[in-house]
Amino acid sequence: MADKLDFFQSDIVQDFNKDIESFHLGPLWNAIPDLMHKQPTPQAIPYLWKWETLYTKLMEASKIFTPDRGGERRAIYLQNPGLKNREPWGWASTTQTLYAAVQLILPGETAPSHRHTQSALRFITNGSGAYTIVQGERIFMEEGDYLITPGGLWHGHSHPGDEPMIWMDALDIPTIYSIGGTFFEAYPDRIEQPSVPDNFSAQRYAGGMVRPISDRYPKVAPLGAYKWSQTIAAIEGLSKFEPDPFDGYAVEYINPSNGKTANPNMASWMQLLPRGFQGKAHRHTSSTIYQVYKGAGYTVINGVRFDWAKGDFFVVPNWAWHEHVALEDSFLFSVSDLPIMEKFEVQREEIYKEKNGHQEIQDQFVPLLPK
Ligand code: 1HN
Repeated sequence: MADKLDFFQSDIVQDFNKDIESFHLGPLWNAIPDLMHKQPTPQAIPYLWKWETLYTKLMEASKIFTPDRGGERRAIYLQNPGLKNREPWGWASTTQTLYAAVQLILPGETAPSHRHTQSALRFITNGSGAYTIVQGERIFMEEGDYLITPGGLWHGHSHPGDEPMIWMDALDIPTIYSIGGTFFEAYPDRIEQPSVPDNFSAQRYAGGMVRPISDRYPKVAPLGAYKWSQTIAAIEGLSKFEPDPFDGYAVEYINPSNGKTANPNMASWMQLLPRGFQGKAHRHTSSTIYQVYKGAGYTVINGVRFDWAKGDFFVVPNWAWHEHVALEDSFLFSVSDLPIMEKFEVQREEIYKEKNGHQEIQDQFVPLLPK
């Protein structure tokens, strides 16, 4: 071993390494330990953002930034402290693959229509009355609804209602950025005009378990909005039986014309953890962003207890052990990069075998102070 180290540090090797670098060449014998790990070593860290902070900052932002003034959306995104100043970004995303934000729109405001190669989704947490217009369909949003805008579709928002609305946005921005696939285009007018009836797709799919005859063959986004009333009905049916040992009563939003996940690169679930639920621990290659829709509880991530309540966001990075505990009946909305991991064939899961499947709690989460 010592011989090997001595060899790598010898002048002859060091000089050679330097020499080839000036020709824009690199020595693999130096790089391998940094590139190849036995298992994932996530740069993103487990983290939690309290709703109170997000809400307060959005309200402050509404005094400073208006879509009319800035021309864009009023969204504040979650910066994972482990990803700050990550080269070559200069900005931190929420996980290595995904971006998440909270967006506030006030009555009378519009957010201009545009399209991009990144896929987007929305989960509505506060208020009603605003609509998003996706490819000419005005989709009116209500609490608990899940909406999708897969890459390439025109979308903008407008608020003819009378109360502030807040929702979560998630996009696959870091993934598309890192593979060099970013395209963005503004709509020629500020906001697209309707070309089909309002709430068209949700009405066409109101049956929930059957598809219109013309959707026999797959479409990108046959259904633009997944209404809370249907999601909760599905969970109630499921909850009469045994819960999943890790995730309780969880349903995934799917594309009803092809059975795949609703958004091509991001999977989303709504899950009910009944009061007293004590999930078992596992870890997987995919990373997950959670928002607590209702309830309270905690998640143990790599031995640290993260207490959560309504509105809070938390991140379980890739390959982190995690288990959920519900102190009240709780609904968690989540977004994960599972489809990305599956496309690259790197999805793996491991079940925590020690101590009856539960981690020892060694610490409690506290927010990091700015440096
Ligand atoms: C976007 O289109 C939305 O449509 C939200 O509301 C956040 C962040 C980056 C790029 C596009 C939206 C976004 C975004």
